[in-house]
Amino acid sequence: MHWSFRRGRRLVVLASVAVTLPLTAVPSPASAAPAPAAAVVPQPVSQLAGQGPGFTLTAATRIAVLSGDSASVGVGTYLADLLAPATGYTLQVVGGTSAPANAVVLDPGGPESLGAEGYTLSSGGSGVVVRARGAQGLFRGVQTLRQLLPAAVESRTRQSASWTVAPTEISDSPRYEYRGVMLDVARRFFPVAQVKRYIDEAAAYKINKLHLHLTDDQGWRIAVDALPNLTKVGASTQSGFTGGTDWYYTAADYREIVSYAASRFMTVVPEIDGPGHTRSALASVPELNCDDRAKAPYSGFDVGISLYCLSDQKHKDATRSFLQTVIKAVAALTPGPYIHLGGDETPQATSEQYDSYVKAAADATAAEKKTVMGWHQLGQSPLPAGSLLQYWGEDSDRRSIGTTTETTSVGEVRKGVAQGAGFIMSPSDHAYLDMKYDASTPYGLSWSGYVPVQRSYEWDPATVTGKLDGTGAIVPAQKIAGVEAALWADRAYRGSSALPNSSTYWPAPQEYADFMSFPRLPALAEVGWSPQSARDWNDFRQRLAQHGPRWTAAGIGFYAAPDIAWPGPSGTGLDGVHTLTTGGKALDVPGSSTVPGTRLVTWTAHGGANQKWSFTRQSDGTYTLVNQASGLCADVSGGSTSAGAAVAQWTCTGNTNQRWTATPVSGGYTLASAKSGLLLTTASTADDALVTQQAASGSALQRWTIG
Ligand code: TNX
Repeated sequence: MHWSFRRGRRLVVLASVAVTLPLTAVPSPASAAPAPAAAVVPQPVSQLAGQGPGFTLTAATRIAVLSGDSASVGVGTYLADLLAPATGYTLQVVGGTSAPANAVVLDPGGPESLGAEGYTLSSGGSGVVVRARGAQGLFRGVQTLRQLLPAAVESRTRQSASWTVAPTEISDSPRYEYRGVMLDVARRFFPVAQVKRYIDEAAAYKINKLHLHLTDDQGWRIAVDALPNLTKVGASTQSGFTGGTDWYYTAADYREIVSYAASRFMTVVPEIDGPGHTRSALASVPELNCDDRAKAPYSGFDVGISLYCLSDQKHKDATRSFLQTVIKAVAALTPGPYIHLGGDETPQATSEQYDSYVKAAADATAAEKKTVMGWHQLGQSPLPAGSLLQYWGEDSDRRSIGTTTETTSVGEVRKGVAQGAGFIMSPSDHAYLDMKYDASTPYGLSWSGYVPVQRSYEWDPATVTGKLDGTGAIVPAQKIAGVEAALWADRAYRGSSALPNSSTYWPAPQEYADFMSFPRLPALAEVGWSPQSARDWNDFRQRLAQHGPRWTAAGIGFYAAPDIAWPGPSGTGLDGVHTLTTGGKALDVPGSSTVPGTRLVTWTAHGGANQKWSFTRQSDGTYTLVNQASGLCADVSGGSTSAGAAVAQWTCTGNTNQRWTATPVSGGYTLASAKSGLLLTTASTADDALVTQQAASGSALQRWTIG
């Protein structure tokens, strides 16, 4: 069967896929609202908008898994668990060979042509069928299915909605097998629970590799039994922190991450970085240093500061045996095929020293029957067959291609290609999640420029190692294994354009991760999954906008990037009248006073006009907040820039001490004075608590729900 349809300006032709619904037709409930248009990210290979009201889930809907294989039944249970909190339904997961009525059918017996991750999804009035070749493809299809349901399905609390699956016919499979994301748990330690949460967030966009940057100058995060100092000493620091005792993963923690990732069909790629980025090892193991003395642990912000001692045979041997011990231990805990050996930023190493590291680390990796992965610098040294290099160059490198002044990175890529290496594309000016979106981004760096959402989206892995006009790619298309987004964390604090000081706010790792990854991780997920010909920025930004309410429902503190037209109060569209609450208390003008200068308080929410604020977006993206009882503006008294200054109502002037920047954080928004940068803060959760401006502290008293 062949379908074709129009999506935007493009005509997408579906290759032969036969989807039949082995279902008895059941009438859909008369109350079913018309299904919303489905905005799926990543864009499926083909999607046909269906007719009719769609299929509405009820408490009686069953999840029917057409096979007894436990992995597929596991996907059915996963789906039931996913739907339970918001719908309040405990959907029954049933086996069997034929599909019952009123069911979501998961059929792992699809044709081989679907590959390991491909799936078809057919939804209509009589039910939903996801068909794949095994459990992994079903899991990817289930991620699409959840995006066909209303955004409220992502809520962790019970919601009232008509749980209607938009009617559609989808046929889908990935462009690249490797679609990863990297977490820099070395510079900023992510506790296990936060890693798991991030796994779920990434899996929703069909990411299938989790690269853990486990070691760096600022910390060693994986326990190795034979080398207890690595975690006793080497894990005691982070970028900006000292004195830790448990900032590492025990073997049990790491196994828990690996098995949780596996339950989301995600492979963990551990990185042991070297021969640079090794200060935490040098601080823990004396014989890795040329003078055989352990260095002090490091909690700073620099890169390129360290190197294993590789200048004489004795120390080369010590490094080799250290790497054997570490890589053996990590490999034993890692079911996935890769060990990432780092290799970046080693200005102090001679090429002979660098080669000796790569040989020692690669031999140890091969001895454990694992595949070598590394940053593209590794290409300079001889590598085992089948190695994978991760390209992190940028447009400035591409500009040099074919000239007499090709950059070092281009040379290293050429050497990797000559050895037959495969490549993962992580160009820093598109795929680095630690680059600021724009000048307003509180966290991260900008050495590779700003990376707004459009930049994270508009590039092609096939041409990113070619000239800027898209020709002359150095890496042949068949050697590109995929794409990876990288969330470095050396500058994971507010105000990162300068070094931190004692009042700098350090967000929880997941708050940093949410803000920097959303919406760019979904953009990069689409780069890795969808055919280049099916990708279009204008189409993407419209689909992406529909995901803002999903992230809000899921409690993801995303960046409401100004280039996306977010619907409703989830993004820049805050214009309108709102109640601002924190801890159940609302921002309030006491006694409905109309006197300028009256200080604002928080008070039990009662819906009165003195607790209603009209938000009006200004040209700089900030908002003025006008009280509905008095008509006066929320104002930092005297235009103060000091922490602790009062916030009162005042005649509206348009000055910056009456303009507020709303930033989504998990569980609400912060509101920063455009003049001082300080946050609207209430003193307590008691009635009549005074409101002031204060430095960001992460406190719930600064987190406002905009209702
Ligand atoms: C460069 S990119 C690094 C990291 C830093 C990052 C910050 C790469 C392989 N190395 O050590 O964290 O820049 O953006």
